Amino acid sequence: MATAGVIVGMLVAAAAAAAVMMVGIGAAVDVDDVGVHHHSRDIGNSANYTSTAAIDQAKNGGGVSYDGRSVIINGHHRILFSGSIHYPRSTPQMWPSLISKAKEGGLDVIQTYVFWNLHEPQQGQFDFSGRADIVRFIKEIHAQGLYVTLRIGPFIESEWTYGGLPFWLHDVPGIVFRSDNRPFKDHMQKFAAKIVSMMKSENLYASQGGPIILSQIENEYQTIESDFGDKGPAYVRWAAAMAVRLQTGVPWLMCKQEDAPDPVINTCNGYRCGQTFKGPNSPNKPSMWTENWTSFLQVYGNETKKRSAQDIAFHVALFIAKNGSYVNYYMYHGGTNFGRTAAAFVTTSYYDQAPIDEYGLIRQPKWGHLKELHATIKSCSQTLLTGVQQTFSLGQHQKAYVFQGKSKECTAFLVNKNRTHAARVKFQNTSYILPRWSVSILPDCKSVAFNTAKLRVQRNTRSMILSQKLNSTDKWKEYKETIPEFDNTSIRADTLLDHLNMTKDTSDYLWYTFRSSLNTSNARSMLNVHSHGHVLYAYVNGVHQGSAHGSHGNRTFTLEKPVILHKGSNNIALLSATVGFPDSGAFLERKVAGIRKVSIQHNDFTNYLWGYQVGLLGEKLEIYTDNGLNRIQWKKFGSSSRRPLTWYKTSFDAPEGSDPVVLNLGSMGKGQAWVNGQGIGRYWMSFHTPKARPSQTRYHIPRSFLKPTGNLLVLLEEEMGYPTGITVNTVSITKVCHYVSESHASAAQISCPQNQKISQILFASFGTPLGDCKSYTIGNCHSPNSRAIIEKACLGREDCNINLSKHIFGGDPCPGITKSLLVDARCSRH
Ligand SMILES: *[C@@H]1O[C@H](CO)[C@@H](O)[C@H](O)[C@H]1NC(C)=O
Ligand SMILES: *[C@@H]1O[C@H](CO)[C@@H](O)[C@H](O)[C@H]1NC(C)=O
Ligand SMILES: *[C@@H]1O[C@H](CO)[C@@H](O)[C@H](O)[C@H]1NC(C)=O
Ligand SMILES: *[C@@H]1O[C@H](CO)[C@@H](O)[C@H](O)[C@H]1NC(C)=O
Ligand SMILES: *[C@@H]1O[C@H](CO)[C@@H](O)[C@H](O)[C@H]1NC(C)=O
Ligand SMILES: *[C@@H]1O[C@H](CO)[C@@H](O)[C@H](O)[C@H]1NC(C)=O
Ligand SMILES: *[C@@H]1O[C@H](CO)[C@@H](O)[C@H](O)[C@H]1NC(C)=O
Ligand SMILES: *[C@@H]1O[C@H](CO)[C@@H](O)[C@H](O)[C@H]1NC(C)=O
Ligand SMILES: *[C@@H]1O[C@H](CO)[C@@H](O)[C@H](O)[C@H]1NC(C)=O
Ligand SMILES: *[C@@H]1O[C@H](CO)[C@@H](O)[C@H](O)[C@H]1NC(C)=O
Ligand SMILES: *[C@@H]1O[C@H](CO)[C@@H](O)[C@H](O)[C@H]1NC(C)=O
Ligand SMILES: CC(=O)N[C@H]1CO[C@H](CO)[C@@H](O)[C@@H]1O
Repeated sequence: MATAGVIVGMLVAAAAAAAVMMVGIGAAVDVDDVGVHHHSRDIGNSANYTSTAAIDQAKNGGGVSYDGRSVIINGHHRILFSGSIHYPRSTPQMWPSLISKAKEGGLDVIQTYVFWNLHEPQQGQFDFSGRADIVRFIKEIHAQGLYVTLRIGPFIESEWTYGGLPFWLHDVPGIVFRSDNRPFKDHMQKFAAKIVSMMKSENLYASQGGPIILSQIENEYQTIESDFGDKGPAYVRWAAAMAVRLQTGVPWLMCKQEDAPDPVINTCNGYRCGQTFKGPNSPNKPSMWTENWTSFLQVYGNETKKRSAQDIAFHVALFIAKNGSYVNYYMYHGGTNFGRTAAAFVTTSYYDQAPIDEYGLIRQPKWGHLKELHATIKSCSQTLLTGVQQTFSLGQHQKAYVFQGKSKECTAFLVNKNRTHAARVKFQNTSYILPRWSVSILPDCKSVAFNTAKLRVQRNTRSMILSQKLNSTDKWKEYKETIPEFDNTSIRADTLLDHLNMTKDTSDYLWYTFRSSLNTSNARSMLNVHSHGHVLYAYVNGVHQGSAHGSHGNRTFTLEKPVILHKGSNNIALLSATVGFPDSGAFLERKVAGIRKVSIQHNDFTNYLWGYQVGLLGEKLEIYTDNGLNRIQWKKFGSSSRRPLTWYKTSFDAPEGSDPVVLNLGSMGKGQAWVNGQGIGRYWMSFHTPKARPSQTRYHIPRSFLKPTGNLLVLLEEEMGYPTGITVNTVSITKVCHYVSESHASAAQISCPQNQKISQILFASFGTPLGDCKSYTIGNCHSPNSRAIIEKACLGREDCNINLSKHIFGGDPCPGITKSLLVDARCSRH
């Protein structure tokens, strides 16, 4: 165990911090205590750092620049906490509350992508309304006093269909996406310029007094750069120069791009930037983490992956200890992939495990633990930003990162990287115990204000409350989708065509049909269909024969099924379905899906006369909308035998109150659902995880989609699900539990969500309770009046504080032993 030496308190304007890089602004910003060397570099031949407009803006005080230490806003170095919230993954009605919860959680910045294919679904036809109203979203953030990082991309990946690129790009002659390719570059520049000029015309850049402090061009390009040979690096240089030429007056970022050309800042994405990031590619650029995943993307067939609050906090603290100055949580609120916007095999629910859950509820302890981390770091940010850093070994896997300012102010991060054991270390003559795999933050180099492994905040329990069962068969109607016949198809080709290029992402479905004549009667033949994804349903003469599907990891699959053909002409209809378009990899424009090879009893039909139908009839007629509803004849539910590919409709009343609403679709198979004409997403219950359960059973219906009564619910069921098993539920926090030890905190705080009160104390023990908030019991040491004391202090209140003091509990139940308090309480409305 090493003892940290005494730090010499002298200010060395570190070489790294010495140069201030100005972006788009021609005036140097004065930075306290740091030697400012005005310093500009060429990027290609195209950089223009001396726009007179930008100089005027800088004079007005709205400048954003950066140096080796951090982003500089209005002349001040800043440590910034940022969180991703994507505007189309929630509703404008939800935005104000999401943003205020982010602000309360200690964020300074909201980061969002710009979703090109949402805004320009057809070339030249733009949509910036409703969930696509990006200006309204940014203005709401501004109104609440937060900044914005705008990730224009325009390739964004983001588990969004086609990575955000509009499919019409695919049909531009000679195009190669994301390469040094004239057609792609022209379209990319046109869109980026349109967004930038839209932001400028609304005065949304910080240089204009607006909230946007940073912009991003491209996205994690380095992962595919080498696939493009020389055209990769050329494209990176072009993209950076093109972006800088757009003159936003704020810096540009490229994430996961070690060769990002000056002045564009390269940033880190990933789980563990505190450990893995090699750092900025120039001493003049700050160390920034643009995607610190708060959980993981969820695909059908996989279990939910979780990431603990402690693990996120560890990596964020370590990143800041290593001079990091910008951290973004991906996602801070994930939300919902409404309609058909999810990428291939991605679930409708997006990053529900984030600090704010899919429905907009605060997820504890994640949200609160990170809030405490932010507050601790903010309390010493001046020392971190202006101090000189030194590091000391405190042991084999223990290290101190110490920042010392001019007037002896001092902040330390004590890191223990031993995953299994706590460590006792000596730092500046004082002994500290560092829990395993944790960082202790000492804002004054003396007392521990925060340790990443010690949760001091309560845990919330989220419950689904049944509001209505849609179990009455009388209230359901059904419509069986027509199985097309070859003779009725209008699109013909003498080969198998690519699914993606046929539907162009206007529908999940493509019918492949052909006619096979048989001279003998009723022969049993083997149908063999090889597909490049994602799902297949086979019909012979209108009768369903079987189905098969791929997965996120392997989209290709083969369906093999014995079928009976009758004498004469047989109609073979194969329904191919995609579950979102691919969103990643080089040469996205070359990706394919759909049927590749078909044979019946070894007769190859691959190059044969095929008839195609794009989409389903019900989709074409929009029978899920009030207007389209009556374009077909709905039948009584169960009036004929059940079969796959059936539409169902019913209506329901909105649950009372304002809690978020979900449908439990656990009784269904696979398909899509609409409420009042709005697509609430794809569902896929029949694709089980390794633990034999669906990946997602609950589907969010934003309150703004609902009216008080008579809401139209339409489902397209591809399999044999039972709509009468569907239930309407509300989601709320019904229980809160706090478990704190004297050694971590001096008080416990129990807090119900807004408008809810503590209605029952389910358990309380001051002493040495055993277990945790999920399962607990009284230990050897217990104050018998624990429950009575807590009930008196908390019942009927929205929140309450209980000091961990023997006086409160009328004496010490076990002197000399460290005690804890565990309180589990129910929250209710009224
Ligand atoms: C830079 O911008 C200024 C003002 O917009 C313009 O007058 C000048 O021509 C530009 N210089 C270059 C090299 O593009
Ligand atoms: C899904 O699960 C498989 C098998 O466990 C795993 O290999 C794959 O990485 C997972 N995919 C995602 C996107 O989580
Ligand atoms: C942090 O920055 C200082 C000053 O530039 C530098 O000496 C030190 O090596 C950096 N620390 C790490 C961990 O990169
Ligand atoms: C963690 O600490 C324990 C106890 O000091 C030690 O035995 C163990 O080797 C350490 N782990 C590692 C990975 O060094
Ligand atoms: C630590 O202890 C040593 C010797 O006991 C002493 O010389 C030194 O000044 C102390 N340092 C601090 C920071 O208290
Ligand atoms: C529907 O559910 C309710 C509540 O569980 C039950 O009382 C009723 O009998 C059910 N109706 C049908 C038709 O199953
Ligand atoms: C196909 O077309 C024929 C003749 O127009 C019609 O009688 C038949 O109902 C159609 N079949 C389907 C499945 O649409
Ligand atoms: C895609 O479809 C278009 C017609 O929409 C066609 O012109 C083009 O050749 C197709 N491209 C490929 C690669 O199949
Ligand atoms: C069925 O008979 C017709 C006429 O005899 C012939 O052209 C055709 O190839 C035969 N089809 C098969 C599948 O044997
Ligand atoms: C994907 O699945 C197909 C068939 O289901 C199999 O033939 C192929 O080897 C698999 N590919 C990979 C990469 O696992
Ligand atoms: C808890 O302690 C704080 C400060 O020590 C004190 O202000 C507060 O009144 C105490 N609360 C209770 C319920 O005793
Ligand atoms: C879980 C996961 O996908 N982690 C990725 C994080 O980023 C690193 C570096 O880019 C990848 O190698 C990991 O696979």
